[in-house]
Amino acid sequence: MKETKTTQSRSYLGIYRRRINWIVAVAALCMFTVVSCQQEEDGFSLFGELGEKHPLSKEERMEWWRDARFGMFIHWGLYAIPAGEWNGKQISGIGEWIMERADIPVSEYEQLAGQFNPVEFDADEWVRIAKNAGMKYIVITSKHHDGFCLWDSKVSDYDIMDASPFKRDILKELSKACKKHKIRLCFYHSIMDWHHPDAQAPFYPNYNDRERTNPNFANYVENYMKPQLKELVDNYGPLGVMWFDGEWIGDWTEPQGKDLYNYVLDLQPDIIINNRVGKGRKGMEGLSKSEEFAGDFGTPEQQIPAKGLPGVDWESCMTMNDTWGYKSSDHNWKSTEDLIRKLADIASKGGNFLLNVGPTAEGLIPGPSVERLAAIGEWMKVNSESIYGTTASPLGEVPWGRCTAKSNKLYLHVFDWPEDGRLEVPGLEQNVTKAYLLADKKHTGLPIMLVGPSEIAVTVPKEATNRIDSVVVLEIGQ
Ligand code: FHN
Repeated sequence: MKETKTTQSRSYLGIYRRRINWIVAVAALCMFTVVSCQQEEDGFSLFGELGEKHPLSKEERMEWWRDARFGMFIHWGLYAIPAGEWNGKQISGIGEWIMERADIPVSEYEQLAGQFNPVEFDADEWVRIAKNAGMKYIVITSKHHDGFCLWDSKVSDYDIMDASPFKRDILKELSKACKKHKIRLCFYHSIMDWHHPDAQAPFYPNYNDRERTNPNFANYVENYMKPQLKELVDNYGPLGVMWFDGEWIGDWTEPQGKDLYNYVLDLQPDIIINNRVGKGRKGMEGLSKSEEFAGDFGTPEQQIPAKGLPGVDWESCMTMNDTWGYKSSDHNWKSTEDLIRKLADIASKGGNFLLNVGPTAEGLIPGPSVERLAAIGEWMKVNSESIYGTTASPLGEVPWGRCTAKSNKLYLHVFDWPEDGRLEVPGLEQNVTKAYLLADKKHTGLPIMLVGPSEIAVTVPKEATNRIDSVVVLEIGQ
């Protein structure tokens, strides 16, 4: 009897298992079809040469990033030591390009590694500075064009553990601090490499020669760059974004970009990858839509597209002065006012803001950057609701500032506070049921007047709540 029951239940189990297998198979097929259609629509098939499919849709992967809106870019490497000066001369241009700008041979430049000893580096402090500014993610140069690696790479000796006296894995420390403070860690990684003999090193003194190619470049890609990327994903992840750069070199092609995109996504299925993995950046100069935005998001550099990039995820990366890597002579700092308004401007156009810091050779984020980030943080403490998770403004241009949107709210970022206490809001398609100042914790309603079919005027206090950007919230009814 016992035996029969067991046999019966086994066979029931078998039927259930088979049924479950069928259900799983059908569900997987449906998901596959939906995901693949979505990806075709996005103009970038995720099914590359590797022939493998990726389990998460772009929508799922992008969710946290779209909510975040604000991140910290960190350019840090050996170039922080010369800090813009070589053999007693100021070298023009951005600090991290000094190897190229000053025609420094590989053998000479790599000596800097022996001097790189940033004893003031405190990963926790860096992450706290970003977090207090309201930033949700950090993108740090794992390797910039000069080829020096900030982590303990097993396929290179040109790294922080093997070549410098510091012998502390910078990326490991940052990854721990980011985990602790719940900030997403992301890596910038340069495809161009001025140090590797199979990449651009032999091009000296013109490392950036776009016309030249290296017959051994495939060896660099397969046996150096890809293993390094695997180390970064496997040992320092899970990562938020893999942020490629240096894709303009003659050796790099769009098919290689697609292969690399698939390679990285296979390593970590929920990672996000920027357009510079391929030749996507050229799209801004008029390629077709599918070529235009290979990768998951566009990367306008040092600029905010006048009307955003509708239908595309994008992130403006920008310096606080005129250099990415530390340059001691660059004092041309953007004001806090400018930076806060840029943040609102970018959010109002549906983009993210990746704001750069270039730490010193000692490991310190420069004072002027720290001060500005702290001031942005003060503003964010009151107003971050008007930035996180918002989408582009549904209003046209408004004369007093910018507008961001989220669920049933419009956030009016008022840069120019009306002296007469009357804030006119044109271009409204829906009913406004309530208006209040975001800085007013009680959400006391402000008087609203209908002044036209799609225009209201809100009566606001004489004084702005913030001289840079005061936020007025409009609640929208059905
Ligand atoms: O050449 C780099 C530059 O040094 C810096 O890293 C910026 C950041 O977006 N990207 C390249 C230029 O596009």
